[in-house]
Amino acid sequence: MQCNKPVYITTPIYYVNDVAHIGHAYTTIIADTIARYSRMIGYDVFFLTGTDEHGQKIEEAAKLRNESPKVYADKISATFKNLWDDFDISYDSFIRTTDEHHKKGVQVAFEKMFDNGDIYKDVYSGHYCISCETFFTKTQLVDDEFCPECGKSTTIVEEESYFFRLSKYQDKLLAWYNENPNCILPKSKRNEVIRFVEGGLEDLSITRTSFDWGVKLPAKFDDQKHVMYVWLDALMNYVTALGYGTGEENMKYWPARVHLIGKDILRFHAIYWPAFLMSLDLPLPKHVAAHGWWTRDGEKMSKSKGNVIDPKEVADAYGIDNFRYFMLREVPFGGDGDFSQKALIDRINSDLGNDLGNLLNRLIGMSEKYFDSKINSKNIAKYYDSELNEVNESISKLEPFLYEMQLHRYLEELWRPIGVANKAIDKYQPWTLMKEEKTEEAMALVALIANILARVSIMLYPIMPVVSKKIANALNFEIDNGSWKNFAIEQKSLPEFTISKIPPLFPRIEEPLMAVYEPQKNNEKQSEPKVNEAKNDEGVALIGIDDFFKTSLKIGTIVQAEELPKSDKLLLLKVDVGEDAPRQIVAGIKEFYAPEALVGTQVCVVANLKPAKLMGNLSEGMLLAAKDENGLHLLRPEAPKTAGTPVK
Ligand code: ME8
Repeated sequence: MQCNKPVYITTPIYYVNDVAHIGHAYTTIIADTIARYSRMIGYDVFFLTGTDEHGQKIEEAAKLRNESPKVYADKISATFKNLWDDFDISYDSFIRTTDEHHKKGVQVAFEKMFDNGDIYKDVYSGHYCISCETFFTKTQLVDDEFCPECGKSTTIVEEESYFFRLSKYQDKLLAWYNENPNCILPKSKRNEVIRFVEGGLEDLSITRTSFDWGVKLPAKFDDQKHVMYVWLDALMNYVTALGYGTGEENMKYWPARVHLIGKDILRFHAIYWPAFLMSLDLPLPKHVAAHGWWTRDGEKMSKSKGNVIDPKEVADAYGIDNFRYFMLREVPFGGDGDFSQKALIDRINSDLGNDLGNLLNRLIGMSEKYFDSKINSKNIAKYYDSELNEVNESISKLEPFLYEMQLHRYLEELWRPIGVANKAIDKYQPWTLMKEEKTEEAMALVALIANILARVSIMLYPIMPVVSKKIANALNFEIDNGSWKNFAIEQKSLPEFTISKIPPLFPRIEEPLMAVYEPQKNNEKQSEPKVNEAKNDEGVALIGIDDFFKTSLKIGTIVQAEELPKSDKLLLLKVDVGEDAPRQIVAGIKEFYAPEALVGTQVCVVANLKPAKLMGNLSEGMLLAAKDENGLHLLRPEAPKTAGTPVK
């Protein structure tokens, strides 16, 4: 199985305007998992991460600190690199966009695109969001001024610019999406991209003259007031890291097997990047995989709220492997996740402690008590064939989940053998077997558990490398390509060995190990005194437009509706609000609507309410309705709207 197939895996290169938080760690940990698995099975892996250091946002962040952009970028870039080193992230290269070879590669690419007739000079006028480093048209803005992505104020920019003929690639891009159903993962995201591209692509402004912290145009253009648009510069990192444009290319790794990103930057990776590559006559990546967003205790993380989670703090408190397991198990890839210490502690105590850790403790205890810690696998199949088959079936299902980024399903499936093992101990009771002097059967049972744990530890290694190695050490083998092939693929048994005693891997956690964050209540903000509250003539408190826009209202389509058996008032609904999966909403409208009359109709949903449980059912939103003496009526759009359309 030593096939040496080149496999190239990337993370985004992170902006150096701020230090890393758990969102950055999440992407990097997923990429590390794929890289470790691919290496274990014998692929020739190149795993790239790094930092994105040019552009107006970084220039301004440096200015705020009275530092030159380069000095500032050096510092923050090092914090990313140190963090990944602390986490033992197995990257092969850490690229910085200020690296000379990268800048050279970007210039070579610019020239090549120009020579291909894909770059022309014109004047750009538009609304620019510095925070997102993105232009928007007037119709895309919120209230004619604010960025539709981050809500910050945009500035009007009118400047001479070089343009990339993105419009020319519209049909080719659509053909790529259609011919490669897995090019964008999860698949629901691919549909979003297709809809966007079908809506029409405008040419892209790819240089700036309003600041100079960026890669200069190649000298032959004799136009030094221009610097490259930061996204052209940044995206090119994926090939400049392989030496593109330097004459010393290592392009055997190209195209990337997967670019791992967050959903915030999907457009750049699924539209601009493939178009650039087409212009450069380079093959397109196999997958662009976009994961969802992490919040903290239900809120978006931001410095001003003081609720940003430092991944190092989590790893120091709870252990890096436990943190890795939690992040990958807790949310389906593509979905959003909420970080809370409670959820993390639950996973550690339950999945890791009760299921996995306990199994190892039981094995160590039984083998010591009955067999002087010696384990012989020769009779497993004689007594426990069906358990063995069940385990082998689960193990052989795992790999596709990993390469389709279904890591939560990978872990779910991997926990089945652990369940089989724990159940087998309860069912066959080695202590009873020993009492009945069925020693051979008892030894086979102990060996069954040891062999299951061996297979589990191998397949868990990419996600929990430290813990898996400890388990393998206790079982007297090492995790590598050979043991993966022997035990996980060819399903061979462990040779006779003596098990080593190790301390419990997952001591129970009773209390949060980090300071508990208290979400700030809105009316406690010091800048908004409660006295002298503005009121209208009827004494109703007046709010600012900002307060109103804190409520996210969306059009939803009811796709399923049923009664809650024990409730007179509540209906259980599934409402499509344009996300990967419909939301479950419990609504108090049973007296006014029959469930079957609701399916297929549209409603207005409050989409950013904290989820709550009503009669034991999770409710992830609220419907707007009006009630008077004539009864209750739901608010609905006047004409059908796409599910998820914001209500403003
Ligand atoms: O966008 N939840 O850099 P960036 C989940 N430089 N993931 C998160 C997250 C959160 N709350 N916050 C950040 C850039 N991420 C560009 C990329 S690539 C050629 C250029 C992760 O520092 C997620 O992967 O803003 C997201 O895409 C990335 O960090 C954005 O990092």
